[in-house]
Amino acid sequence: MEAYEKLFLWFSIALLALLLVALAYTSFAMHVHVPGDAGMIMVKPGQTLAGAVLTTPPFDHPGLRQLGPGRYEAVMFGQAWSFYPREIDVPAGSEVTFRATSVDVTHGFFIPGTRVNMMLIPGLISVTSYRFDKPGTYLLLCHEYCGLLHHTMNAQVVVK
Ligand SMILES: [Cu+2]
Repeated sequence: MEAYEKLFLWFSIALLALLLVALAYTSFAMHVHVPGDAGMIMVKPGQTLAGAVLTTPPFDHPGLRQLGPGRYEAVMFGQAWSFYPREIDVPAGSEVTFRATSVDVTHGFFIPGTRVNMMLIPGLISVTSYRFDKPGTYLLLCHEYCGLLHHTMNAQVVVK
């Protein structure tokens, strides 16, 4: 075997090991995760998806609820072409867990400048968390094309 071949092999193995370490570090030490699929909405015969979502807890009571000191859960859904609720207000430093779904087509769920970036797939529940340290108004956008008025689909997170 040529010396260069050996060198290239070792370099490739070292690079793979380095990337594996980087992946482990970001997921275990920095807690960066892909938004999880946290369940499904069961649609009964004769029921529409929207009807099923609006009668399945916690989506039968969408909105913000406090889980503990500085911890909130925002239960939301996307519907062409709006999010419900349209505004979430939390104090600065709050950790917000977004639990969201769609009642019709696939929507996006994206807050620029944060790592909140999910797809809302009809019938699936998506979950992600983010700590809002800086006060301000954060725009929540749909970033999956969902029809004619897709570009108007937004909501906001107000951090005071
Ligand atoms: Cu859209």
